[in-house]
Amino acid sequence: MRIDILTLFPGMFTGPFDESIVKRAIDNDIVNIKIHNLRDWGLGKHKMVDDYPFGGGSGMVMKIEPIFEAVEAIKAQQGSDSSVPVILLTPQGRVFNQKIAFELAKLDRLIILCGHYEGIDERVREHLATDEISIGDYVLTGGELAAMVIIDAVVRYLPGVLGSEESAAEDSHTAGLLEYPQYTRPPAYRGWEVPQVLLSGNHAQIARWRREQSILRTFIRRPDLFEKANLSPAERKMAANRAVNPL
Ligand code: 6GU
Repeated sequence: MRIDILTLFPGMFTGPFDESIVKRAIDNDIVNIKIHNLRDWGLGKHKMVDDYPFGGGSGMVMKIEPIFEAVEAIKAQQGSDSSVPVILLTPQGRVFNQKIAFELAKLDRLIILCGHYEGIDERVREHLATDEISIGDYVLTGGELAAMVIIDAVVRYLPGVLGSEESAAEDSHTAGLLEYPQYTRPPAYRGWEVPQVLLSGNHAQIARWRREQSILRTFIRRPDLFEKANLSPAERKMAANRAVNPL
């Protein structure tokens, strides 16, 4: 997968892509992330990228020409047609989630525009962006951190990035449930013991316990997810009973 990021602050991206799993995915040529400085397409001697809003008001607005020209130049690299998805990152977009990460991971190219809160010329939304995404209901100074969040979540889904196939299939949210609690050695620390069932070696019993914990945890912490989850009537009843009567 190739991901192009268009930003006014390319320096913000050093760090998150130079460590851990995303770095390994880049080193293994599973993903190619290119960061472009929008200012390279800025207008005139001062490489202007923003301007005063028509109609007045505070703050600056990102200009249309540098963005269009940058995106056209980026699309032309690798000889791509105009069908490359262009995602504008803005607090006004649809709210990012695991399902969107999964969908984006199927693409072979993606262009991400990092918007800034003061605004971006509306014609970019209308005539260039194919999608608008937000990472949650709060305001960031710009789309850069959102781009890093989205790319991290997408890269995990690319084939060959995670160790075993189950790792992505079993994590919180993939199945619509939160993940069950995990433990490792020692079996007791300061008197706090690991649940006996996990030490039993009975794999059927362990699987049942984990499923129950997942359901229970989702019921208690995220009733919104519990509502939508694919659960049997017995599982729903178990959660309601156990939450009132914890064992
Ligand atoms: Cl994508 N951009 C900005 N500026 N703020 C945000 C956001 C994006 N998502 C949540 N808040």
